[in-house]
Order: sequence, then structure tokens, then C-alpha cells
Amino acid sequence: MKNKILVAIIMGSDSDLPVMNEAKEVLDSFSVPNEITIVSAHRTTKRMVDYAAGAKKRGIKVIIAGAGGAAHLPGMVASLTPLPVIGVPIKTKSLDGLDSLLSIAQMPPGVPVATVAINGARNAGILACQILGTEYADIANRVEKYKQDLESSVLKKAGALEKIGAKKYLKKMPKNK
Ligand code: RP5
Repeated sequence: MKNKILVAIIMGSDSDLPVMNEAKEVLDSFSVPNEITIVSAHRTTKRMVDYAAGAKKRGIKVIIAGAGGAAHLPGMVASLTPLPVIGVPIKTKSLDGLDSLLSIAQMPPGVPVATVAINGARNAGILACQILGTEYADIANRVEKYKQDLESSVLKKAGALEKIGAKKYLKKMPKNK
């Protein structure tokens, strides 16, 4: 397949990395070439403008942008590029990420950001693969296989629950679930 970077993952701070790396893990598992870096709307504004304005020319197809608090990065990047931008609201200490969610989702008409759930970087990675799947059949095939595996794993759980009952099932469930 192509080795050219197709997805750019950017975030406002390295404190966002533990969450945003989940998008990278998805892209890597789907063999989608990607890059990941820090671009802050407020602290490195010129870098943000250059990065967003130049992304399409570099062959990037989708941008995943994560930010927390007054999370302006995804929206500002969307205003600077014709590429689809997926926004990941990062959970914050003070407002649990509601501030990030609203800052990213409440875009004005004409400048959409495809906003996933708070800390939903994994879904951002999957959505990026789905968008790319409209152009690359090999990525679309991997997405379909992923969905089939999801279905199988839930059907397997349903079968086990029906067979052994809730009490025994709960005992076998990992504690952190
Ligand atoms: C935002 O401010 C970043 O996206 C991050 O979520 C938040 C806090 O940044 P740090 O103070 O941890 O660098 O711009």
C-alpha cells in the first residue's frame, strides 16, 4: 500500500498524548500511514496556521485534532484546510471535558468539525479509516473486518451470558470493566 502519510494526528499539548495515542494505535493496526505531533492553537499559532494550510499539499487526507479546555485547535485547523477534521475533546480536571466538547462541537455553519466523544480518540482513528475507505479499498476491507470482529465478540459474550447466567458471568468479568 501507500507509504505516504495519510492522517495527521495533532494535539494542543503533550498532556493530551496518552489519549491521542489511541488514535495512532488504531491507525497503525489498520496499516494507515500517519504522523503525530503537538500543534497548539494558542501557544504556537503560526505553526498551527502553517501546518493546517500545508497539510493538503503534503498529501494528508484527514486531520485528527485533540485539545482540552478552550479547545480551539480543531476548529481553527478546520477553518484553514479543506480536509475533513475530526475533533477529540480531551477530558479536563475542572469541567470533565464538557468545556472541550462544546468548544469543538459548536462550530459555526460552514466550518464543520466531526466531533467524537470526550477522550474518544479511538473512534477518531476508526472514523479516519472509514473516510479513507471511500478511496482505498484495502482500508475499507480492514474496517469491514474490524466491524465483523466487533459483532462476533459481542455475540460470543451474549452466548456466554445466556449460558451461565448473570451471577457467574459477573464473577468471570475483569474488575476494571
Ligand atoms: C490545551 O490545553 C491542550 O490541548 C491541553 O488539553 C490543555 C492543557 O495543556 P497543558 O497545560 O497540559 O500543556 O491547549
